[in-house]
Amino acid sequence: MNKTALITGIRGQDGAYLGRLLLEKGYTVFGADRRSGESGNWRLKELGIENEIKIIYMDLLEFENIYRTIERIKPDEIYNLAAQSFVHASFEQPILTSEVDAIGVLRLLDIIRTIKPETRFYQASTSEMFGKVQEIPQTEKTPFYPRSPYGVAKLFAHWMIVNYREAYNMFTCSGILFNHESPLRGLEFITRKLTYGIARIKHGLQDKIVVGNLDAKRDWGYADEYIQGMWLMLQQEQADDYILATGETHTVREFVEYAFDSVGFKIRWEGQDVLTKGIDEKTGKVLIEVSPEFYRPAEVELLLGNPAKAKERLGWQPVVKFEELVRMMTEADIRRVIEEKR
Ligand code: NAP
Ligand code: G4F
Repeated sequence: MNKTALITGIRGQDGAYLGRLLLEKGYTVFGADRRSGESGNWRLKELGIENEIKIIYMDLLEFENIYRTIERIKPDEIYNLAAQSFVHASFEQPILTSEVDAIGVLRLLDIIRTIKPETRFYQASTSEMFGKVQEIPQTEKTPFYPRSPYGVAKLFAHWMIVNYREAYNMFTCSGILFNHESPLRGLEFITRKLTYGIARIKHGLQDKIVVGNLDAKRDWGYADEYIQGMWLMLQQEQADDYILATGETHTVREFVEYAFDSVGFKIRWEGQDVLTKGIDEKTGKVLIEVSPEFYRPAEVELLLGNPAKAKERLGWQPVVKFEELVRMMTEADIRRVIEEKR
């Protein structure tokens, strides 16, 4: 039977890829959009699915709005991807972040409990919940220690997922996803900031990129693979929580080096901390600078996930490696910059 899914955050990176996957699987896909304007449609357009998704206006801040929407479409599956997802911004907007990322999830859960408790629910949890990591690598059993208002808000939502599963026997899953990137990643995140900036430098449109902490380590995977894991979680007999990660970690500095290398620049480093400079070996020009503006009040220094449970129970395994991911993103941005110059 044709299933109906509701994806919140449809205009985001993961929403767009998941929308495409569910359409391919024959779902009727409703995409919840908080009405932030036409320009936010670029991802759905790039994937050629902007006319296939049934867009509805829904903001996680507004209870009645969510209630009416769920009552009307009564989805079989809900994928809650909507969030204020930028960690840095959560230090400036901790209350908004908590309203959306914590209480917003509770609004959804409680409405489903009332209207259609058999709905299968995926919550976009995050490796940020591990924060100051208590164990390396991190597994589903590693204690949490969030280091940002974003991480704290997501942890509240994570425990609500567990609680609604245990208290009401609802099919609620928490996908604890480590960083996943793609050519559809937002420009505020370090990977796209770098690949887009590098493409502009390559084409003479920009001189340098100014960044923050180069020594933070992340377990970076490819978003289009991670959304398959989300879908698999909701197809199991039992609801459960799973880590999706690659099991490999790299510094931001390594990302810089690989990304520049993929378009023909060799980076030589000089200086330390905020005085660090990434210099083009050939011309001596400074291509990377560091500014305290991009540092966080509390940093997550290292993330490294162990995806063994997802592999064993879901048959999920990431294929795209770090180098391929970096190259894919840089090449996509080079193509975009060439288009922009036309
Ligand atoms: P994203 O690109 O930032 O997308 C988030 C979406 O949420 C955007 O479309 C945004 O709408 C929407 N949104 C924000 N506030 C909202 C509100 N009040 N009501 C309704 N919608 C709202 O994020 P992503 O990278 O696709 O990530 C998807 C989810 O996974 C997020 O919950 C994120 O926190 C979580 N996550 C991401 C990663 C990762 O590495 N990508 C890892 C772990 C967890 P606009 O388009 O209007 O701004
Ligand atoms: O790309 P980021 O902003 O991603 P972050 O903070 O790891 O969060 C992302 O992944 C989480 C999963 O672990 C998601 F839950 C969350 O929604 C989001 O998708 O920063 C990555 C690292 C940080 O250590 C940051 O301090 O890069 C460092 N960094 C250094 N310079 C920078 C910059 N980050 C950004 N955004 N911009 C910089 O200039």
